Amino acid sequence: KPSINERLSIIGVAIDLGAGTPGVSLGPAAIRYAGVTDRLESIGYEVKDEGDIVAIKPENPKTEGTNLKNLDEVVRVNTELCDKVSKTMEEGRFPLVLGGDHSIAIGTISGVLRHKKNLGVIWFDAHGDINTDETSPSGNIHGMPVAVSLGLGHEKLTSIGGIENKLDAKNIVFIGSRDLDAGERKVLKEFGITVFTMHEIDRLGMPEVIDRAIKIASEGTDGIHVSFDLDGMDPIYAPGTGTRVPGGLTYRESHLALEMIALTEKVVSAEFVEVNPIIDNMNQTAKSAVALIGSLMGEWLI
Ligand code: NNH
Ligand code: MN
Ligand code: MN
Ligand code: MN
Repeated sequence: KPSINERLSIIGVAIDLGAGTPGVSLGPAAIRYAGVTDRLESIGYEVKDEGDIVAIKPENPKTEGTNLKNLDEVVRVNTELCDKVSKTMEEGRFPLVLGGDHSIAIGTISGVLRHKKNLGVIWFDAHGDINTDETSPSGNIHGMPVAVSLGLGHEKLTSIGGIENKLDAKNIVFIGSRDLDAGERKVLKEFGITVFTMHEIDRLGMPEVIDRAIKIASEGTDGIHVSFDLDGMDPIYAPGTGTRVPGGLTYRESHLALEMIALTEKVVSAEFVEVNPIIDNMNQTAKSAVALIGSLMGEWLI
């Protein structure tokens, strides 16, 4: 195994309240059925499954004065997740977070930031997830975690885990982007964030893109967090996700990227999100997630 602590904790987050399509709350169960624990144990990890943090659908999804959907429950779940991730790292264990919709990156990242002040992030996604309540076309919080982790957006979100615990835009990098909203493009430009869209991946090839991404996420940082939205992959390999966008990362591009990141030995935490078994084909997307986790954790090394 290359990068990673041999002791690992799986933290499931059964939430779909941040997404427009219901069903990703069953993602952690689907990924467990696809054999994540066995897979990790077979390559030598000591795995502790912490079970799920469970979101409860509120009677009233609206909060006064905002278009954000399910704000209060998303805040509650992410606050719990932040503490759990932080505690896991305190125990010297690697947090592997399974989603759930991508709003959970707010909790994961704020928890990791308590231990790694200068955190680099590699964000695999078809989307930018850098909307705020002001720019969001949907009000869905899963389109906002990068903004929140930079300190942008609704105060109830940015204060999760402490307002001082935030990322530096120069250490965030996107891979696989192909559906960015107008407001997101503006913020990405304003903050000078590096975005490797599918165009750059086609032109440069994944090895070059990942070399550059690793530099951005590791220069001046004390670790790398990998946030992998399964919709970053092409829908052929990950059909079970709520916002499919054609023209995504191939199976091998995705794996090669995670293998190269593993070789840096700088990964401190990871999350795999947006697996929706309700709209999947024979749990294929969860199986893809488990295989990707294997690549990030070094199972390919002889
Ligand atoms: N950008 C859109 C929004 O903010 C879609 C976000 N959907 C995602 N993001 N699946 O990863 O509503
Ligand atoms: Mn996402
Ligand atoms: Mn996405
Ligand atoms: Mn869109």
